Amino acid sequence: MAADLSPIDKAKFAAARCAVDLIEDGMRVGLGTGSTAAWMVRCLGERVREENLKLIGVPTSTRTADLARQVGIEVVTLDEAKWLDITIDGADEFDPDLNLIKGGGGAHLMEKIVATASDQMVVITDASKEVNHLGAFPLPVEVVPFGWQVTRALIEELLDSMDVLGRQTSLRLNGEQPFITDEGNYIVDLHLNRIGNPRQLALVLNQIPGVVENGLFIDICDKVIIGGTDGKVEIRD
Ligand code: ABF
Repeated sequence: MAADLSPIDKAKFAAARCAVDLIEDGMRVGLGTGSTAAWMVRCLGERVREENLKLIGVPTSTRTADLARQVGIEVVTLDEAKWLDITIDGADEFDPDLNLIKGGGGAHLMEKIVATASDQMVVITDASKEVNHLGAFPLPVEVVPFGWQVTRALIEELLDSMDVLGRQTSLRLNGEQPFITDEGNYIVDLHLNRIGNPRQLALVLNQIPGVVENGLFIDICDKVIIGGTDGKVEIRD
């Protein structure tokens, strides 16, 4: 599977392969979204087929659900699974405390619900996502379409009192139309450059009516597996 991959895909594949080794027969597994998570789903599908593993997967997006079914993983809803043994997902940034920014793929709401309902969350990534301070990657905030411009204005007002470097916001687009999440919402991206207190920001953002969920994952991730372009992995936990 790893033959003829670009260096970045080699790194993603290495992290994904290593994470899939943590999965045991009978487990209930949260399946992340994004290109790194897609490698994990393919690798897990291979194990399911070759080792006849009996496990169930809870996908964090319709994209992941489609891929999981294609590769032979039994897909159920989170409510059917009730609780998960492990979730494996990608990230946009991780810091030394293993706090994350997620949602560049627009799926952070379902990703956060699934990761929180798991005994263990493992992030798979390449080295480019490692930062000392979160915030260079725009922070996604999912908002309900009703009154979204008011919600955005309230977010901007809130940012004035926050320890952040940048305060620009933008509505995520799909062509000329708003990007619509799997749950039918919009995403406002916050261009903050550096977030001084991610824990506080994560809490106060969610207090604004109209905000559904932000992409800061605080104290949720247990382990980060960093794949190298040489195929080696490094683990942080
Ligand atoms: C998901 O996919 C997201 O939370 C994150 O935005 C993105 C990472 O994508 P990739 O693995 O393609 O860099 O995990």
